[in-house]
Amino acid sequence: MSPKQPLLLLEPLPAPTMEALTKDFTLLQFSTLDALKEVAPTIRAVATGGSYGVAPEIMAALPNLEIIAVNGVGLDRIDLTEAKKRAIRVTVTTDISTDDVADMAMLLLLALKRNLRANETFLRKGTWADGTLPPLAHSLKGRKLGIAGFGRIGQAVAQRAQASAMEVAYFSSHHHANSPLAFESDLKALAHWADVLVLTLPATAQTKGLINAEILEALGKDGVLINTARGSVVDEDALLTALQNKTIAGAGLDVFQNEPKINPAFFALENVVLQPHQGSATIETRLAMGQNIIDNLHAYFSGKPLLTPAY
Ligand code: 8YV
Repeated sequence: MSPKQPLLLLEPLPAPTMEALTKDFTLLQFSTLDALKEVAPTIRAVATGGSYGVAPEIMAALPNLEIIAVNGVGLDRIDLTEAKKRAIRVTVTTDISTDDVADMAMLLLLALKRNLRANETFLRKGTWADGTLPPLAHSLKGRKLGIAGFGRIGQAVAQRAQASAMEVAYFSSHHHANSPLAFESDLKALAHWADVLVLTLPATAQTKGLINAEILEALGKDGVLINTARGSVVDEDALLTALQNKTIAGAGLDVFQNEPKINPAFFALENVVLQPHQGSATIETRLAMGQNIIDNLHAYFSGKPLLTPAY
């Protein structure tokens, strides 16, 4: 590949990924759209995060854009209709973050059910040394875990939950014939059945606000919600009300609406475990995601098939 292609970077990548990219690309970052517009015609490639995407005004400002390499699997922040219309290729880091995101779902669940945050505070305050013990927590064993969304991440969560001796069922757009797990086509019925509802749904127009007051009511006062999907799949006002009123017992959340400036009402709650969208944020996985971006961009500019096209 020569000469060096300009590559518009809309979200920082790990340092080794950035260094590797500079061998074949001139990395461009801009703080304003006006500054971008000065060099926009030279930009054929963009790299961005799954949760950051490409804003419509940026896509519109790049008349010669040919490929968007996403550092993630979420496509909710990219106008795929417009990309297809303009024949802009889009790649995602398919299956690279699956296990880490599934681990995050189980981490949030275990932290909630085993009172991790409260017990550590109890210990750090010296209360244990005073001869008292924290309240007992809850086992995962034998509890019912419902998964909303049964793609790669949902299936990886199912494996982990079964390894914890949980009973697992799933809600999806269709029955997965290759899975022995119980398929529930009615999300409310799944929520009513489940002790734990894990969200691994894609963020689409159809899933926006899908987890609403009715679903949370069905999950019930002993139920917990785990979200490693996107904040947009939850009616966040309904969730906050359900947590404040103890309509549900608690929530483990790695994703929120309006990230990173999330609703501060979450900070006043004791029945939540919160993470700043860290599902795929491990060194190993982010380096592998970065290598996927490099490989896809090299393939594209060498006229070879993309490794992991989004469509
Ligand atoms: C990353 C994600 O946090 O896969 C996604 O779409 O949201 C996460 O894996 C994000 O893409 C990092 O840029």
